[in-house]
Amino acid sequence: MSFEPNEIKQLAQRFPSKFTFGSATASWQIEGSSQSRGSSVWDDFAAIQGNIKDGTVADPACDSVNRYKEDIELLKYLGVDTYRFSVSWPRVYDFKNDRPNQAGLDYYSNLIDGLIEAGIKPTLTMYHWDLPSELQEKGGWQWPGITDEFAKYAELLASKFADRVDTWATLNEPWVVSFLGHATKIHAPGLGDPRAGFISAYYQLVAHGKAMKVLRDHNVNRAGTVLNMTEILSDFEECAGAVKHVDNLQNGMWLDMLSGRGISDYTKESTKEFTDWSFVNEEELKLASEPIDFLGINYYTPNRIEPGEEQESFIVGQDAGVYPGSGNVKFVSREPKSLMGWEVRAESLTNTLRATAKALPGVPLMVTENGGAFPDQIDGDQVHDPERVDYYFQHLSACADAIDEGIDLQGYYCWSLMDNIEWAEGLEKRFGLFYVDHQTQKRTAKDSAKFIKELLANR
Ligand code: GCO
Repeated sequence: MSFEPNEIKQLAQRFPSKFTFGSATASWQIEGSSQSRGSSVWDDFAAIQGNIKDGTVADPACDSVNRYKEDIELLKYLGVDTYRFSVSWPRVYDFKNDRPNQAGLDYYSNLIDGLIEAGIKPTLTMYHWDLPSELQEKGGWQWPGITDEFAKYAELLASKFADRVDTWATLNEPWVVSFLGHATKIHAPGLGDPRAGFISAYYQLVAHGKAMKVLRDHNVNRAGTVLNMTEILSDFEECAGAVKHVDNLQNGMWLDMLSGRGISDYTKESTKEFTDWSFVNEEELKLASEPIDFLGINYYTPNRIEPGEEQESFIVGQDAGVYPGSGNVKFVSREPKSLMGWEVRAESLTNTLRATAKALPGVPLMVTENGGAFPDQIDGDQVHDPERVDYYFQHLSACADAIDEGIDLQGYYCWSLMDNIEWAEGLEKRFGLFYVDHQTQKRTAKDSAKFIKELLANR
């Protein structure tokens, strides 16, 4: 679908002048150059045949360690205000020799300087899933010592970059780490142990709190964290209990910890077949509710539940196993869908923003990821992606609706700047505004990139 210039202009003008637009990526998905850093759980996971669909490994990805200047040019083309990237922990700290890796720190320092020079504000995510392998060997997110390691990591980054990074995010989507990486084997480290899912949820949020304190000590401009949240839908009354449970595992449990409500009685009761939560230390848990300047929400699709035993639909990241204790339900999605099998439903974004604002009053929100994998039609030097353009139009309109309602939404980042490694789905699922030829590394603006460029030019 394409839009008339006046429709794009009208949409652009629904956003207040201070609203920030950006695009996002993550280290393991784009960087390549794995030899110049330590190993992460994603390298270990990718090395096992079958874990990543097409056998993709960390190299070359988008070769962004060598091509970051070209990537900054892509951001300039779009006219974005900010770029959200993540730091690879094993690139900046050498756990084998127990010392910082200067070359890795230099890479991020140059990236940050290049962004600032281009007038683009750096948004730094500390942790987007590439945990150093040495820390996983100690127990990873189930090891109590991980929270102090994370605070040390925050100290290292803040001591180098506090004065230059505009916005800091401690974690990206701890839900995914816990439930796709620990409770099931869909993502690294691939444990398949529901109890580990809950333990890792707790230690990630305690680590987040300790990192927040460190970032505050360095007087960073703005700091918060990023959760993936969504709306849980069902047309079936008999699914009400499952809707409540899935909603709690997806949204409520995390917002409870962040807001100081701790682990609710409902959470304890509804997860008791997996854990008694005896690993929780109440004092330590308070750290999870360190004040944040913003909450980032990554939103792609709603979850839709029906009664049933067997899941029939292909939906990446959604099935009963991913939500331990959800009972005899199946996850379904309705048309229109993305190539991930994810239902496209923009009003669920507005609803998610509203529900989050209610659960976390007083905290400004940002949509830190939104976008989709859709077919790209290559036509000479053009790439047509009408479904992605339509997705962005609808979801940006949903954000504007939220602002109209009075929800304090301050920014929006497209996922993703360019096609990259879509985790266990490999290279085949493309989320980029820019098409990447994985043989030549050539980047080409898709129609969606042109749409975002035009939108931003019309503000
Ligand atoms: C995410 C991930 C991204 C994914 C995107 C599409 O934070 O979920 O941050 O890395 O690529 O969500 O699945």
